[in-house]
Amino acid sequence: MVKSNRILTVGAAQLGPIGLNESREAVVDRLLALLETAHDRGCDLVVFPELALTTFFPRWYFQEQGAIDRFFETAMPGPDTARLFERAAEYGIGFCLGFAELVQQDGETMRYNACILVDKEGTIVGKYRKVHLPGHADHLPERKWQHLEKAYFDVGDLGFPVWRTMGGIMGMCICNDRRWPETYRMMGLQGVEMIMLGYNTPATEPPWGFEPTHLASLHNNLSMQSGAYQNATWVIGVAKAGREEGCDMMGGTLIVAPTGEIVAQGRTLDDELVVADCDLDACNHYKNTVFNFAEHRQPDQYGLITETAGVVLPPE
Ligand code: CDT
Repeated sequence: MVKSNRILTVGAAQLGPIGLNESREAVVDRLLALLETAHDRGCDLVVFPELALTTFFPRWYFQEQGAIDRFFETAMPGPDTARLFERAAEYGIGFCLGFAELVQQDGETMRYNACILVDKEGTIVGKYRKVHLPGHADHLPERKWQHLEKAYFDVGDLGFPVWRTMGGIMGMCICNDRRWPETYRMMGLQGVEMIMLGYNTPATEPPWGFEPTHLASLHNNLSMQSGAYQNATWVIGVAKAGREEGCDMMGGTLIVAPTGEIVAQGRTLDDELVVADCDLDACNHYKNTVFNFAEHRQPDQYGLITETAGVVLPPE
């Protein structure tokens, strides 16, 4: 059967734990195995998690910059990832890949928590750098696990762009970004039809302190389902899951339709491909009715609050 070019068969490629000393080569073998499954299942696009090539290294405090930099990529594709690009192009599958990016900008070394979108021909069509970096910048020795994203990464400087590719309007964000309505709305205002995102979310001891474990899934789903519905877009949320070096990471990989409904969900905490046929035309209904922004948004009435990072209290 010939598929409409507006239906994308998407594989959300959840990863189980990646060991601290697991080689890039071994990890890329795992990505290739998921890609192979995606090929067998007729996928057009595969979405891999945040920092998909390494363990979630911000959970450790490293004093030496060299010990941090070994987790970063200086070229994409690079020596370890070239095989992934080649095989995906051979299969005609596009992909989204999260990784730590080390780059020279205006004579300065910058480090980003980044992801790229690669089209079916193997060309990088888009890059996103994580804007909302959670956790803390200082070593907190009293904590069993650190969350040092604020120390190891610079705030992303590319905004929330979207790209016309693979027959649709595609966008990306990363992990903590998924909790912020602005993330989805910035892309929603550019007509986004599919948002791809990967995450590494500790199931215990989050950076904001204890919360009952059932809330981790609630907040994961709530954020992505409301982001999808309120912006009439598909959302593909892909976890790095399982017990990584003794730290439990939540799974819960999801494919969410523009109605806000979950159409496919991960069942394990391991390498697993979650597949769904995503009709980009399913975005049209809400984009043309309740969330017809041109017709119903009232930006003139939103005032200063949209431009201020913190809370603006009313005068006493
Ligand atoms: N990687 C990442 O951004 N993780 C954060 C921390 C979660 S702690 C529960 C997240 O928002 O998922």
